[in-house]
Amino acid sequence: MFQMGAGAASMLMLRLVPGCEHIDVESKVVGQRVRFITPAEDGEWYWQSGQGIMKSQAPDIARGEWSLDLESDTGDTQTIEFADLESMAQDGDEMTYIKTMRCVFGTSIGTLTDSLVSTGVFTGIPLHRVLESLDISDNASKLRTFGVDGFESNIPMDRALQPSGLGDPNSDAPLPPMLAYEINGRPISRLRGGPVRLVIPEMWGYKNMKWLDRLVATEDASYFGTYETEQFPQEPAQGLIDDPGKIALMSVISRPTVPMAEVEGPDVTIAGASFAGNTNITDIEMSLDDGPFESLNLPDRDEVAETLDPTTRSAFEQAEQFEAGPWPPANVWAPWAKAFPGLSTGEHTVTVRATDASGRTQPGESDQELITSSRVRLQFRVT
Ligand SMILES: Nc1nc2c(c(=O)[nH]1)N[C@H]1C(S)=C(S)[C@@H](COP(=O)(O)O)O[C@H]1N2
Ligand SMILES: [Mo]
Repeated sequence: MFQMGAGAASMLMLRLVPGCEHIDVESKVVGQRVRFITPAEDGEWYWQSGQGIMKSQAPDIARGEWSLDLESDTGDTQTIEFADLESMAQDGDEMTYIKTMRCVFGTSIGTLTDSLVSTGVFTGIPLHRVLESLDISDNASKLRTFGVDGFESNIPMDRALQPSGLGDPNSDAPLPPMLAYEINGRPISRLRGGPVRLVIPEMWGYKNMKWLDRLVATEDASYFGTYETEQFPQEPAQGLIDDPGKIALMSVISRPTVPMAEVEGPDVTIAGASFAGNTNITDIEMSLDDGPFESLNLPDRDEVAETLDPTTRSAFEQAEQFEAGPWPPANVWAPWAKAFPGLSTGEHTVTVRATDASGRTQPGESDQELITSSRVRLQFRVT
């Protein structure tokens, strides 16, 4: 179904197959319907450590012990403590938005238990507010980011400094990167990178530094960090993972879980989620046994709200995307499910394809579409 590109692209695909690398990965979006907001505690949210640590080794830092060192190319340095974020929140700088976190691993072709993707409501302080008092030169091109566990990454300086339209109802500024301290209305837990992590709406998981420890503004524009220099050391892989515009459209079938799964009939529900990266899903279609494609219902905002526990719900309703813009929003997945009543016993095939607001429809054939999920077609057996 997918066109293999040049040798380099095939190699990229191989490197994306979990198990080829010594990383501890664990997906939870299997065998069930995908909830719009993933409970952030251990259990349903995926676990993947870019640094290759086990859950038990995750840093455990209290809010009162946490601090963040800021360094710039001008030699200016500062230290931020949790209380500083709290006072910025009191000054009205706090913001909340929904983001789908997705690892570049676990999105490979051929394996079906690899959906390293989850969605949370994050609350924190826009990054540009935190950097405002640091003297950064105009030549600084990257903000290098460091975690307590040794993981390293970076984001472009202009994105780090991009102001939010917070408080301005007429602003169409993109949601800014943030220093997040809450997820789903609760303090960010240890496994999710608490007490403070970076969240960048449109970027792959590896740019969203957990257990944030240090930020360094630098003029050095070269690739930097654990993923860009160790996991994906060569072009075009670096360029692909570094560019948020290259996040491929994906659909993942979570139920049934594996090819040729035996499913109890005659009424069968097929479930999954689609994700379009830095744009929004506009249509999801499904075909049974190579029949005509039929559009599925996109998730309804108010219906989603009703399924959430009160704490998560109030965070969800405060999200910047709740009232404004398309639904589901850009950078947020669209879970779906479709019931097929009265299926005959024996083999069936389901095919799903998503379309996004940029006009892409699955399956894609370009090299960038190699960073996607092939779980768009699945055979199962009704018993
Ligand atoms: N400090 C630190 N931050 C990190 C990582 C890490 O290993 N250490 N892994 C990154 C990767 S590769 C991913 S996919 C996301 C996972 O975040 P999540 O556990 O909230 O989904 O965190 C990113 N931030
Ligand atoms: Mo990742």
